[in-house]
Amino acid sequence: MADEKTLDKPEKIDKPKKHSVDQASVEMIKKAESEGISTAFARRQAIKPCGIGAAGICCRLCNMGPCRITPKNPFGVCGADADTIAARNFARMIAAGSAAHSDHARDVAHTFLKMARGETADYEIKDSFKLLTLAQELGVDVDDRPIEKIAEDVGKICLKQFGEQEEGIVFINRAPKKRQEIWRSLGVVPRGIDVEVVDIMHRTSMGTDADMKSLMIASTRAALADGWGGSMIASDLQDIMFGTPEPVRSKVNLGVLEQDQVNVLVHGHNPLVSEMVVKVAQSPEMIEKAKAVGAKGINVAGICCTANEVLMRHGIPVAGHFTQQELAITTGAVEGMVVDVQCIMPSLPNVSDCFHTKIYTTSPQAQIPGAIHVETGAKNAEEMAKKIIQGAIENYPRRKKFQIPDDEVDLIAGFSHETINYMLGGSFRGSYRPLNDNVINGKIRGVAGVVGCSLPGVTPDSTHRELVRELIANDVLVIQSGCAAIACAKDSLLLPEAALKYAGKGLREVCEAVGIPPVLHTGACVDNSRLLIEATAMVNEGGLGDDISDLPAAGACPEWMSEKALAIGQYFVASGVYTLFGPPLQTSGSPALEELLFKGFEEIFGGKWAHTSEPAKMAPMMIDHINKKREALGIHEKKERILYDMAMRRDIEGQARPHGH
Ligand code: SF4
Ligand code: MSK
Repeated sequence: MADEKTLDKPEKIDKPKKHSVDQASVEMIKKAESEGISTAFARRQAIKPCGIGAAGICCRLCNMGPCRITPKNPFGVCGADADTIAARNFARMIAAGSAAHSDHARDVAHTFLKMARGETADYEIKDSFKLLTLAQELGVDVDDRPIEKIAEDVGKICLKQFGEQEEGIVFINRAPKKRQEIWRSLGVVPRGIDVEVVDIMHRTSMGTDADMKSLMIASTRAALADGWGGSMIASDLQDIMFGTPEPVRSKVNLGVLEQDQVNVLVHGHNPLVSEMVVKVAQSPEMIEKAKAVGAKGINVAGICCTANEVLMRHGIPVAGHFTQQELAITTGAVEGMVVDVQCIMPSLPNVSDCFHTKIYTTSPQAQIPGAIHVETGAKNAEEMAKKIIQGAIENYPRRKKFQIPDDEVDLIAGFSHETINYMLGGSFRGSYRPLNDNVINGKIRGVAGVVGCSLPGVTPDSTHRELVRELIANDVLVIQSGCAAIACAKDSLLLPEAALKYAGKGLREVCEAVGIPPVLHTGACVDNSRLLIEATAMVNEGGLGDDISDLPAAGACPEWMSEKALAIGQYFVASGVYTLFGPPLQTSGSPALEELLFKGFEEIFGGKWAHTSEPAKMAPMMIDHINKKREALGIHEKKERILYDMAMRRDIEGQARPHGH
């Protein structure tokens, strides 16, 4: 039962089914409620958002306010209007998102350098081919030099991107030439990563930039510094240290917790710690220790993007996404949860106090009252991981009554850019040609990136599932990352069989021929940078225009929660992508700003924001955009969008059966 440390008496949840379409989550929401445990679902129901804040027109940037803009008071004390305030708030959210991804990357780059210099024995070079390719791209001499020296030079160049003040970040050069020209002409090439985040904090401070357009240009620089800077550095260096993802089969949902093993969850974003936890948990020494306390072994599973990181590289099962972090503990079967940074609810120690679960924080930047802080850095990561696993093992005998939902589903992940290139073209002639050809011949209508979070209050997962099923039914190949991928994995969409069940005829044919699912899991949130590389590869392959904005492609974030999602949205838009968000952007208090985001940006960037809170409208909006691009390329055909009802889906399933699936 919950004790006095539980957050104040939780609200009674009205209709748990309304809060999730995922059976395992519903089961745990009910359990939490019956045991008096407060979860995000109950708190979301209890908290009524402030309408002015939700519209983005509450300003608390100085002590003359806070100022809330209303028809009666259209100006803050300083004279700032709704446009200025909404744009400043939006800019600050983008800067925060960019800072989060990029600071993660900085941590990775520091560790990478320590590894290269031999200052830590815990990390090593796993993908030397990727290192050498990156080194050559960065102009590092690779001839007859020790691999560590090459790595050191690469690490130094990556780290330099953060403090660069004038030159511009180097990975911008990866974008199609035309895109680079657009950015240069607009003055949005980031000077360096840190400087663009600081620039936003400065210009949004009281009495500085009041011009909505100028604020949005600066936000674009900060967002591009994330997508083509911080996030890209994180993905590349992590691949070199931990391996570039390849297709891997695993399982997802709370049913991956084992009833007779020590369950350890890794949660957050940065794989520097979780990689060590996985390694230590697999050591014979620790497995023996687990057996000594009566467990059959140690089961590591993941939550959120740390889950995606260790899934992509090791096939570690995924227990759940963002809104399932408290629910995983509510099973009563988790001995330890190790968190690093970002998307970690401060409520976790309160939930764990109702059970025997130990919460371990590991980053000096993400400490939580009530958790056990085991500060972990490049030099002591394996030692700290041992301490954590040991603690979880010792905790196993304290486990009492528990309830693990049955739900677990197979999935295939690991679709990095390199994997897509290889699978489509073969190892000697890796290529996006077959993908482009199938887009041109119309078997594949287009490509959609569906990414982002899981959000309490909008029936988590349902929008993801509805959108993605509809996209693949209309021959749109879907690439996913983050919690969006986990939501769809739970719906069995990340399996080749999903092509037979749900995909349109053209997409199904391609998936069957290549042996891929219609929904490709490309990684964690920082791996949205892989989507930029994949889009660029399509452009470079030829036949689909000469810029990302020419591609029959669209992006979506059906359940955005974090500021990081806005940074991602803005770098997608600025890279030329039509980007649709489900929940409103917190900008509705400024029609002028929304006019710029939803219309004006298209003229500037070739990409724009879009929004609808109605799940049924999302796929049609994206498909309309894709069709428009096909038409502009002259590759359109009669194929209309098909709205698949249940009977038609059953038909497709019926057709699929004779193939023996
Ligand atoms: Fe109010 Fe202006 Fe201060 Fe914002 S900056 S709190 S609008 S006075
Ligand atoms: S973890 S940022 S809830 S995707 Fe990347 Fe999930 Fe969104 Fe966090």
